[in-house]
Amino acid sequence: MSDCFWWDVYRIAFQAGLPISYDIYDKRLKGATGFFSKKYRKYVKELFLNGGNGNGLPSNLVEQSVAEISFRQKPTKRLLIVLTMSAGKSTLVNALVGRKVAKVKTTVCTTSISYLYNNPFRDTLLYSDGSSYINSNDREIAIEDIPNKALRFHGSLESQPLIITDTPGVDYAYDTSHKKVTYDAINRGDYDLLICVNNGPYIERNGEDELIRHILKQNKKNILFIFNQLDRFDPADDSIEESLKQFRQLLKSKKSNAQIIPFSAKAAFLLKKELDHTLSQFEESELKSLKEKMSSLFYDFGMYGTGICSSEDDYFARSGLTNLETTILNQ
Ligand SMILES: Nc1nc2c(ncn2[C@@H]2O[C@H](COP(=O)(O)OP(=O)(O)OP(=O)(O)O)[C@@H](O)[C@H]2O)c(=O)[nH]1
Ligand SMILES: [Mg+2]
Repeated sequence: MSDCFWWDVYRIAFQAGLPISYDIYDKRLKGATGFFSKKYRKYVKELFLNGGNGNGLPSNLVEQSVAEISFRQKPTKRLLIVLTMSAGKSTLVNALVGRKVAKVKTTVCTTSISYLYNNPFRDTLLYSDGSSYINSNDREIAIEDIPNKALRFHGSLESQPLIITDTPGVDYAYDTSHKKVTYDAINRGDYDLLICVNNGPYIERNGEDELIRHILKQNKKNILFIFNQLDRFDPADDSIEESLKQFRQLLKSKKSNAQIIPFSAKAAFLLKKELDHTLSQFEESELKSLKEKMSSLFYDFGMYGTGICSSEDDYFARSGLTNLETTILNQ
C-alpha cells in the first residue's frame, strides 16, 4: 500500500481521537474505517503511534503529526477577558492572537460574546455561526460578529491550546444586556484565567468597581488585572508607579493580591502586525510614535511589571506583552 494511503488512514485515526490506548484505538479505527483487518490496524499503530517512527512517510508529514499530537495532548487553557467598556479588551485579544479578529472602536463596540480557538494546523480561519462552518483567508470577514473562530495564533502562544473569550464592557448605560452577558460568563466559571482589562488612567468607575467586587467575592480562581493604555500617560503630569500603587491598594482593600500587568494593548497589537507585514500607513505612523515613546524608561511597561528593565530594542517586552504571554503560559 502507498504512503499516501497510510497517511490517510492515520489522519482518519487521528480525527477519531488518537493517540489513545491500543484497545480504544483499535475499536475507533475499526469504527471509522470499517473494512480494515486487525493486522492492518496494528500495522498503522506501529507505524504512526507512540512506538512507531513513521518510517517510509515523508518527514514533513511525520513532523507535523508529531507536533499536532503533542499540541493536542496539552490541556487547553481557557481565558475569559472582561471589564470596562473601551478599556481595550478586544485590542488585547487581537494582540494575543496577532491578527485583527475582534472589532475595535473608540466608542462602544463588542456587544456579544465570542470565542477564539488557537488552531496552529490550519492556515485559514475557520468560522462557525453555530450551525455551519466557513473557511476563509479573507481578513475582513475576521471582524464580523461570528461567535466561534479558529485560527493560528501568531507569537509565543502559538504552541499552546487556548480558547480566548472576548466579552462586552459592563458599563454601557444604554443597554444592560452587555452587563448581563458578561456577568453570566463569569458566573458560569468555565475558564482557567480571568483577565480583567482596566483602562489604566481611569480607575474605579461605577460599573468597574461593582464588577471587581463581584469577581473577588465569588471567585477563587486565577485572576489577572491588565493596567492598560499606559502609553497615554504623560510623564509631565502622571506617575505610572503611583497609579499602580493606588490600584494595588484598591485590590488590597478588597482582600486581593492578584497580579497586575502594566500594558499597552495598542502597542502590542501593532508590533504583532508589524511582524506580519500588515500595518496600514496610519498604523505604521502610530507604531512609529509609540516606539519613540517606548524608547524612554518611563514607557517601559514591562519593567513596571517585572522589576527588570527591558532591553532597548525589545519593544514586545516594553509593551508588557512578553510579561502577559509568559504569565498566561505559566498559569
Ligand atoms: N492609546 C491606546 N489606545 C488603546 C489601547 N488599547 C485600546 N485602545 C483604544 O481604545 C479604544 C477601545 O478599544 P477596544 O479594544 O475596542 O476596547 P473594548 O474594551 O473591547 O471595548 P468594548 O468592546 O466596547 O467594551 C480603541 O480606539 C482602541 O484603539 C492602548 O493600549 N493604548
Ligand atoms: Mg470589545
